[in-house]
Amino acid sequence: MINTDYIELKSELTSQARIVITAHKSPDGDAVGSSLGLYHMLRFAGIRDVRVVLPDSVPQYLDWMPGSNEIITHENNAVEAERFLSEADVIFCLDYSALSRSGALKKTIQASKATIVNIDHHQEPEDFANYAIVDTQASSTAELVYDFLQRLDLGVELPPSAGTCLYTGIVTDTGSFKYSSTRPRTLEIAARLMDSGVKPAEIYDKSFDNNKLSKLKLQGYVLSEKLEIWSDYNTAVINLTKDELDKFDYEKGDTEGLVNYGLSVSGIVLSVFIKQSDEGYFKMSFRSKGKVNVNTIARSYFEGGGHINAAGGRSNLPLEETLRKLKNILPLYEKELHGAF
Ligand SMILES: [Mn+2]
Repeated sequence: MINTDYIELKSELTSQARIVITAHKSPDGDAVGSSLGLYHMLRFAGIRDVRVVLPDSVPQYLDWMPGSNEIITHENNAVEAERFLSEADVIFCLDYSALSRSGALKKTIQASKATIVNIDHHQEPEDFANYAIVDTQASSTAELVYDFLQRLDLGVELPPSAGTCLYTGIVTDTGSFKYSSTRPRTLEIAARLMDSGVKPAEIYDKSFDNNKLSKLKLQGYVLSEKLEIWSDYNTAVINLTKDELDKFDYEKGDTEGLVNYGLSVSGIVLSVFIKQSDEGYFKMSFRSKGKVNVNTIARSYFEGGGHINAAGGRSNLPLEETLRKLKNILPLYEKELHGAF
């Protein structure tokens, strides 16, 4: 049963409440930013027992964020992660629309008696929460967390630590305010966050101009050797095997954003990035422009989903078969691929 009564929810957020904030596996800037933003604000408002518990580690390009060293991950500390979740009074589920996206946390969240609050902007949300603050038009979960905190009115101003984290969530999920999900409210919130002391240039520098050399060299390799254009379908495809990743000392986060290069080629409206996982299957990222709906493609054919213009999925087939499957699907979307706008 979904409840949107903020007063009732506020009454559960007492200074004694045990609160756990979770986000999706392979956390991105919005997952970490919205979690830590909420974390700093609740702490600042006098709630002592607040933890951020994630399924796996924060990628290196985000580990500068205030509070990131206080995050508990199931990957590194399963016992603590599960204990905090099972003892919690309130569990926030941020930036995911299905419990399966919480990875190793799923079972404990399901078994918990806590009040579940889902704040999210992904398409086709599942009904698993007591409170669902869901807006699929929002640029980011961080944007929704900002508005949620305004409405909740905890009696204190947002501290700069919280503002910095929320701004990072917005700036990373909007591609620095360039994706079509950027709406007037997004920019209004960014402006309010600047008023509260957030420094955008510093955030940009720490998040984006902070690359390892091996990551840049991997990008160079992808651009010169691996970016394929399927011009019949205005589609760009990049694939990377585990062997290739190993050659460039791959660490989590190193391929972040590669999919966007495909979309930056003139005339391309669909970009697909296929990367072999440690376990051997292929992870897929989809980005598109205009009417090309990658949420549908990922959901119908690749066990995933997401947003209209950004989605993720997977394939258990070998690489060649995965590519063939993709190539066979594209004719079904011919109209959109040739008339995205
Ligand atoms: Mn997000």
